[in-house]
Formats: sequence, structure tokens, C-alpha cells
Amino acid sequence: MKERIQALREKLLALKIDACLITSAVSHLYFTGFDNPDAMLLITMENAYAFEDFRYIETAENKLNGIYTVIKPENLISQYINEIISNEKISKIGIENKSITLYEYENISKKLNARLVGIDDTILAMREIKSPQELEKIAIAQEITDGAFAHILKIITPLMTENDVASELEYYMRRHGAQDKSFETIAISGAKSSMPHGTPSDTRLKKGFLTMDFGALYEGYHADMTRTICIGKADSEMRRLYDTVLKAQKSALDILRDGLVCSQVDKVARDIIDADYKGCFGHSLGHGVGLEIHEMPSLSPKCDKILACGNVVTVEPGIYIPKKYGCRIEDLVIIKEGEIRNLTKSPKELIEIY
Ligand SMILES: [Mn+2]
Repeated sequence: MKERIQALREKLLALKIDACLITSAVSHLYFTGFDNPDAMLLITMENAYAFEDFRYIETAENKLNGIYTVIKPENLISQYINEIISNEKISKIGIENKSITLYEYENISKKLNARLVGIDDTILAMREIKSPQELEKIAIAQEITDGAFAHILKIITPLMTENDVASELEYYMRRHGAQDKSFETIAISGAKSSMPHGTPSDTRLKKGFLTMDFGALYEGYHADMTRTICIGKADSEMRRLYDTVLKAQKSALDILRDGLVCSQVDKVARDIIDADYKGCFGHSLGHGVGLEIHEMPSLSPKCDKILACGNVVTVEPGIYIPKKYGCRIEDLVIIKEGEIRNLTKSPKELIEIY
């Protein structure tokens, strides 16, 4: 945590900002290592303060000892902050402008005796580069996720419903170390598979493609993978579509490394799909993953960021034909120097279930 606080201070210094007020749950986790969705942190050049309520005070005192001055507010937090503003001669405070509500903004700007400026881009950019410890947590999250896919392949039958599949995936992940699922599990079959983010239902699995998009949350870090399998036999048209998605994904994975512009990687996959299925790949190739399921950098046609070592991104091309079917294959990878580490170990050949 100390390194992260120090890194933030260096950014603040460069921006001529005297302190930073942390209000979002995800940033609290990033800068303290534990969850308290209702806490606030104030990081100044000399000190760091954590305002933690009764429910979390014991955790805070144990975990933050020597790093933060932990305060259990008896009065309005703004009174404490104004005192710090005056003691440490603070004039400009960075706030999390992308997550704060208008109500909160109006409230704090009225109460605090300092100028407020947005700092979210800086914090989000810090989070794009993961430390080795963060990468290990993401790798474990993906290992659990891969395990869930192996598990579903063992037990799946055409008699199951989409909800059966989704809940089996989730139950497996919880039983194998996940604190939660990373996002709402997708398990959609038949014509519904043409909807990239369709919702599972209580109907039995339909013949044709079954797309499963799921992930484990482990110690605050997300995983994300998608596999499409076939209930029954895939006809030649389905195989052609599946092979095109796979070819697009493999081609993107083959070139992926640090130093590339995000949009370049998207283009490699998109060109392959567009050659035969123009207009059927309506989302980005991938997104960053970390403390949030969608972070920067984004492997999208519009993203001009340059990939760096320590980025974690998904690679998930898909082809969706409305009212017919769709298919997506998604891996989670770490960007390294001149190469990637693919965290997703699950097979990708088209699996048919009878
Ligand atoms: Mn994804």
C-alpha cells in the first residue's frame, strides 16, 4: 500500500495538486487492501488519513497501522478535512470525478475549504499497470474460472436449463476459492446466443451454440472468460463461423505484446471477421481487467493507448447473426515484454454435447 500511496503522491506533485480525496469503494480497496464501501481516504503529501466507521474500525486499525492515521469520525468528516487543509496548507484537492455523484460533489464543494479538481484519469492510469502480486491474484481468479469450465463439461447434458449451467459455474467457483462471481454469468443457447450479453433463463438448452461468459472474483480481482460449445451436432455453417472467430482470436493473441497501439490489435481480429461476416462483430476485441471487470486499456478501434507490460486484457472476438446464433471465444492475458502470458488454459476446439 505504501508504494501505491507514494506513486499517487508523485503524480499529485507533477499535477500541482496538494492532496487526494478517495471516495470510491474500488479505490479504497486499491489504496488500503480491504473493502469498506462507505469510507473516505485523504492522502496528502505528508500524511494519509482513513475515515472508517465502527463496522470496519478493527480491520482498519489492524491493516493500516503505520500507513494511515485511522479516524473514526465523531463529527462531520468535512470538519476533520478542513482542519487538515488548514494545518497542511492545502489549496487544491483531487477528487474521483468519474465515480462521485453530483449530490456528493455539491456537498463536498460547499463544505471543503479547498479547490477541487478531477483526478480519476490519473488513478485509473495507475491501475492499468498491475504489480506482480496483483497479477498473481488475477491468475488465481482465472485458474478457478478455468476449473469451472472443466467442471461444466463433465456434468453438462442437453436436459439442463441455461440457469442450471450458470448456477453450476457459479457454485463451482465459490466452492473453489472465489469470493463471488466477477459479473452476472452468461449461459445462453440457441437463437439467444446471437445476443452478446443475453440473460440465462429457465428454459432447457436449445440445440446449437451455447455461449458461456463467466469469471471468478478472487481477493478483489476479476477474471473473465468465454467459451462457446455446441448442443448437438454443429453443421458446416456453424463450424465455419466458429473457425472464423477462433482464427480472429488466435491472430490477435499471436501479435499481442507491449508497445502495440490497442486499436491495431482490434483491427487484426476485426479484419478477419469482416472478410466474411461484415457487421457481425459489434463490440470491441477486449478490455482491461483488474479490480473492476472493465478497465483500461480497451482493445477497441477507438483506443490509441499503447500496451504496456503489466496490462491485463481480454481477447474476445465474436460473430453474432441476429435471430440465428452467435459465438464468442475469450481469453484473459497479461501483456509482457515482447509476448503475453495467456492465463486461460481451457480448450478451444469446438465441443459438441449429446
Ligand atoms: Mn469480457
